[in-house]
Amino acid sequence: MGVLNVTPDSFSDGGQFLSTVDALQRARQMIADGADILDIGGESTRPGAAAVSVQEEMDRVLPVLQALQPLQVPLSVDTRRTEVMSASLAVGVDLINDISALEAPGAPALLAQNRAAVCLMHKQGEPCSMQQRPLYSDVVDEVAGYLAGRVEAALAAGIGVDRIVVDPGFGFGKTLEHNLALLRSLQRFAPWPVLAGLSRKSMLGQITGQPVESRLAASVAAAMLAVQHGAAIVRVHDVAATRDALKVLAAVDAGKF
Ligand code: HH2
Repeated sequence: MGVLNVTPDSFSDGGQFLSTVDALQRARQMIADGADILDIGGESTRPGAAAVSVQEEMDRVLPVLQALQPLQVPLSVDTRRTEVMSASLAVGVDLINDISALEAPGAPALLAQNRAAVCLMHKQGEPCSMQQRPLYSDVVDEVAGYLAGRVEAALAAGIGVDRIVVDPGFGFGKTLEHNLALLRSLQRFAPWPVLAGLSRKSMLGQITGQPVESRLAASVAAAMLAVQHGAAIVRVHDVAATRDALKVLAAVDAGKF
């Protein structure tokens, strides 16, 4: 899954693809590099990010989704707002990537009426303050319990089991130790397809000492580890390098991919 943030303030690609022309060019490049899905986001959810209005998010995301329609690649929209989900589904997206796991009022019912898949992500707290003091007694148990509950809610609303993806939410209200425990235990979530988003995140900076623009090697390593631990989808900024690494993994582990 290639990340395409159409925001001024995303932590690694903010401000780079704000115009539809730039976003389209970036999308074409990621497809050429081997992306299977493009994830379009109009709200930064980096730690400390301020929320944007629904209208602002729609104004950022919808023209890009429309422009990407002819590209014939599955499209995902990264949003937690029911209104943005609804407008994106009307344009035609294949996946709703929701960092709030369909907790917004009306979101489960909306998805039940559509054929799009949904990614249910765990987070503790809200982006503006989630990294201030993340606290768990057992992070893996708690994240697994939360995701199981959100899957139940999605199923109860009428969303088909074959349309559900889960995500432990690396960096969303988690310390480095929490993130590493989740990465080691990804198999715990594997009754459902697991999405892992580690690309360029600050946990990789904590481990390597590298600033965000120099986390390519760490991101590729993390994506490989996530796949080895059971991830079905890796959400990445650097598609070409990740694709090459996964080809090596697939060759070694022939037949698995
Ligand atoms: N991470 C980010 C955004 N959306 N969605 C899922 N399912 N999983 C993730 O780990 C995830 C996500 C944050 O990364 P990014 O989009 O690069 O930055 P920003 O939130 O600043 O736009």
